[in-house]
Amino acid sequence: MQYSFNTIEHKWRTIWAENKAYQVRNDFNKPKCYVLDMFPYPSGAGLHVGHPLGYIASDIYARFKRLEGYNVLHPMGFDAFGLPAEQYALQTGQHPADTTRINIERYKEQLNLIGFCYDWDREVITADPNYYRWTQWIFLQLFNSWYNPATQKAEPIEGLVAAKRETDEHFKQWESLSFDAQQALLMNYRLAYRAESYVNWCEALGTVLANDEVVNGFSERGGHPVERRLMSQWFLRITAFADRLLEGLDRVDYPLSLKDMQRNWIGRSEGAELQFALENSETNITVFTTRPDTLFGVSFLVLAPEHDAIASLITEGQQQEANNYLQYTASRSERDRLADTKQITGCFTGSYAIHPYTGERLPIWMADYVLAGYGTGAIMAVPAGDDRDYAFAQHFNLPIPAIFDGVDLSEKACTDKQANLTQSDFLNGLTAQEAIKEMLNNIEAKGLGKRKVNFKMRDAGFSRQRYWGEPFPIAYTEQGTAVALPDNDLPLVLPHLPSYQQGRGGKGPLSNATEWVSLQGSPQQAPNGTPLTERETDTMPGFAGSSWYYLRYMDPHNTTEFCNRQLSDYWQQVDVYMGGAEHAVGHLLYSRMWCKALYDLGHIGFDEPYKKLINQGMIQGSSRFVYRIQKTNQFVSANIKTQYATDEIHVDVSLVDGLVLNIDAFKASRPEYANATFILENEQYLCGEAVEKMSKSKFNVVNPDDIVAQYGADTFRMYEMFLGPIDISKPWDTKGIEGVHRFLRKFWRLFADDEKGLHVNNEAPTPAELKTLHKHIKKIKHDIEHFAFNTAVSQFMIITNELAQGQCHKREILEPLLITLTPFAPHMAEELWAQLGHTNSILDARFPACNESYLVENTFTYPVAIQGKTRTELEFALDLSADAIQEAVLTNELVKKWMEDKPLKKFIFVKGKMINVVV
Ligand code: ANZ
Repeated sequence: MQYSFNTIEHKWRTIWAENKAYQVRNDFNKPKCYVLDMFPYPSGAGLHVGHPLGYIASDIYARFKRLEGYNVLHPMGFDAFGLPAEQYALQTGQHPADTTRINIERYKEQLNLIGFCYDWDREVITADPNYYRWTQWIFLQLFNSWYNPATQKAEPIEGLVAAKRETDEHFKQWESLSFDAQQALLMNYRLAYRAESYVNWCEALGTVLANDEVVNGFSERGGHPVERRLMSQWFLRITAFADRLLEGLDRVDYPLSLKDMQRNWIGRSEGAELQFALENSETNITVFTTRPDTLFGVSFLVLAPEHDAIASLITEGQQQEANNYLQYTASRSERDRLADTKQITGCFTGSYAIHPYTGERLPIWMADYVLAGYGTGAIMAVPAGDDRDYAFAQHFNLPIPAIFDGVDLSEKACTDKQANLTQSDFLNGLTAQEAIKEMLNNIEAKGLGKRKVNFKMRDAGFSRQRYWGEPFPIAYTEQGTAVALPDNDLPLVLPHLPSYQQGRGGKGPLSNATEWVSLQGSPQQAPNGTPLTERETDTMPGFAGSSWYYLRYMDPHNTTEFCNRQLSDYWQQVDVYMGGAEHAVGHLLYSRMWCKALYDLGHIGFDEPYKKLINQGMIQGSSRFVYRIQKTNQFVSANIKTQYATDEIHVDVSLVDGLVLNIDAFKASRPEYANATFILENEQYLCGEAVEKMSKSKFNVVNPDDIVAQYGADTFRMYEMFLGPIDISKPWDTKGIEGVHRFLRKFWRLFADDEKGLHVNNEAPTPAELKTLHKHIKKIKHDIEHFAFNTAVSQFMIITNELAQGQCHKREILEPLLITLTPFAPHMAEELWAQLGHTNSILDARFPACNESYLVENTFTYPVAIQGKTRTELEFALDLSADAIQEAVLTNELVKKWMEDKPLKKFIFVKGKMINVVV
C-alpha cells in the first residue's frame, strides 16, 4: 500500500466538501476560538508560495483547536475593491467586477489545493453589494455620531446639540439657524465628515491618498509622485480616538515592534499652548511647545508659511522678500520640506511679539521647518535647547540665550534634560522635568496658556476619486449640504460605466455617470424637506471594507443587520490574527477605531478587534542569473565570468536545478536564446544566485500548484512550516522539500508496508515507547500553542525515526501519533485513520493528552565506585530499597572482582546519585 498522495488528497478534499466537514455552526454550548488571516487582494497573478505561509500556520492552529474541542471559526474571503483591478479596467475595458470574479475563482482553486479548513459558506467579498451595504451602513453610523469628550465615547449626533447648547456660542441659537447652517455646524463634529483640507493628491492615479498610502512622497501602489492640494474630502475623525488607541495597545498581544509603530504613528506629545502678544496689537500668536521650561531662552518666534496670521504680520518693508519666500515654499512639497534638513531657509516678517515674562521684543519669522499641520503651526524658538532652532539662529544671526548652567553652546544646542536652568528667573537650578511642571502651573495660573496634548496622527482621508470602491450613501442639497441616505435605500450600488476615465475638476469616474449622479426630479429629500440634487461621486478607500470584515464572518448572510449581536457576543474578538507587518498603521489602526466606535454605539460588546496578532515573515524568492558576454549571444558560467565583460540576466528558476542550468530548456525558452553558446565549468553551466523579493519580474516565482502536484499538499504544508520560525523572513528553496517528503513517506510506512499493506498491530507498548509518544504529544502541543511550527515538524521527524528504528507498529502508539499529525498533514492523517478502521473523521478526534506519569524517569543508572574509583554502572529502579540495592551490588560479578574478597567496611548509597563500596 503505497503513499499515493495525489489520489489520497483529491479523495479527501472531495469527501470533506461533500460532507461539509468545515461547516461552522454557531454552537453556543461550545467554547469558541476565532482564527483569522488577513484576507487577500485577488490580483491577476495568482498565489505564489510566499502567500500561503501565514494561511498554513493559522490553519494548523485552527485545526489543533478543533481537536482540542473548540468551536473554531477560521474563515476566508477577499478584499476585492482596489486600484489594480481599476487600472486593468482602464487598459482593457473589462469591468473590474468581472476580472475580480475571475481572480477570486483562481485564488479559491489554489487555496483549496492546499487543504485549508475554510467554511466557504461564510466567504466575505468586500465588493459584493450584500457586503458593502453594511460598509455603507457603518459609514452612516460614523456620519451620525460625534465624539463626546466628557464621556470619551462615540455618541449619536442627536445628543450633541443638547450637550453644547449651554456651553458653546455656536449652539445657543440652534433653533434659529437654517438647515444648512445647522448641518455645517454638525459637520465639525461628525466622526465621518467632509472638510476642506490639504490632501495627498496623486495626479497619475487621479486620486487622493491616505497618509499611510504615501511612502516618502510617492504612492505606495505604483510609486507615483504625490503632492499637497487643498480639496474638499471625506475624513474619519480617528484623532478623537487617539488616546484610546494608545491605551488599547496595553490590552492586546501584538508584536512589540508593531505596537511601537502604532505608538509612533499616533505620536502623542504632552506640552502647552502658550500665547505671545503681538507688539502694537490686540491679537496673540499661539505656539505649541513640549518644553515650556525653556521659555526664558526664547529669542524669536517662527510660523509656518501657511499660517493664517502670516499675511497680516508681513510689514511693508518686508513685502518683497516675503512674497519671494512664500512663492518658494509653495513650490516645495511636504516631502521635500521634511526630507531637507540641511538647507536652512526662512524670512523675517517685520513684526514682533512680546515675551510674556520679560517683555522683550521677539522677531517673528516664517520658515518651512515649521509645519502648518502640526500643533498650532507656530513655535517659540529656543536655540539653546533645540537643534533646528539653533541652526536657524546661527544661520540668520539671531541671539542664542544661554539658559543651561555650564553648558557650552558654541557648537550645538543642549538637548540633555538633566541640565540645570540658569538665567531663567524662578526656574533657576531646576532640571527640565521639575521646571516643566513649575512653568505649566505658572502659565495656567497667569492665564498665559494651558496644558495641551498633541498627536502626530491626522484624521484619515476617506475619499478616493476612483471607480472601484464603495459609493458613499450621501447626497447633496442644492446648497451643497451633505445628507445621509436612509438605511432602507442601502445598498447604494455602484453603477456600471462605459469607461473608467476620471471626471472633470479632480472628480472621480462616477461623476461621468450623470443619470446616476443626478437626483433632479426624484422624490429624495433632506429631513427638512429640501430636495436632494446629486449624489456624492467619491468612493471609499481600500481600507473601508477591511475595517470590519472580521465581524461579517460571524454572520455573513444576515440581511437585516451587519452582524447579529448574539453572534458577536459569542464569537467575540479574533483570538489569533495572522498577517503581514505592512499593515501596522493602516488597516490595523482603522479597524481598531471602527471597533471602538461600534462598541461605543452599542453594536458590539468589545472594543479591540484582535486579541493576539502575529506577523508572518515573508518568503523571499531565490533568483538565478545567467551571464551574457556583452554584445554576443554567448553565456559564461558564474565562477569564470570575471574574465569577461558580462550582463547579468534573470533566468526563470524553473530552468535551473540547484545552480545548474538546463541548457536545452533555456535555449527553448526564448527565440533569441535558441542559438546561444555557453562557456562551461566542469562541463556544467552554473548560474549566479541572489535572495530577492518573490515577484514575476524577477522570474523567481514558485507556484504552489506545481509543488502540490509534485509532492502533495501535506508535504507542501509541512515544508513551508519547516523553513523556519513563522515570524522570520526566509528564502524559498525547493531543494529542501525532498527531505520533508521522505519523512512523510517514512511516517506512512509506520502504518503500512508498500507491498503487504497495513501492518499496525495490537501489541502492548513498552514503557519506553509510551514515554516517546507522550514526550512527543507534550512537545507538539507546546509548539503549536507557541506558533513554533518549524520545531514541531522536526519533532515529527525525530519520533518517526525513533519508532521506525524500534520497528514499532503498535496501534496504541500510532493512533494518538496520527491525531497529532492531523493539523499539519490532514489528508494523510484522514486516509490512515480510515485505513485503521475508523468510520468517523479524524478531524473530529480529540487531541491526545500527555500523561505525565509516562515521562517520569523511574530508573537511574548509578556509577559504582570501589575504593573511590568508578568501576562500573548499574541501573536500578528509583523506588528500590537501599537494602535490595546493596545486595544486588555486592553480588555483582564485576564488583566482586574489584573487592578482591576483602570484607566490606562501608556501603555508601545516595539515591539517584551514586554508590560507593569501601573495603
Ligand atoms: C520650544 C522648544 C524648546 C521645543 C526646546 C523643543 C525643544 P513633538 O511634539 O515632540 O514633535 N514644534 C511645535 N510645533 C511645530 C510645528 N508645527 N512644526 C515644527 N516644529 C514644531 O515636538 C514639539 C516641539 O517641536 C515643540 O517644542 C516645538 O519646539 C516644535 F528646547 O518648543 B519646542
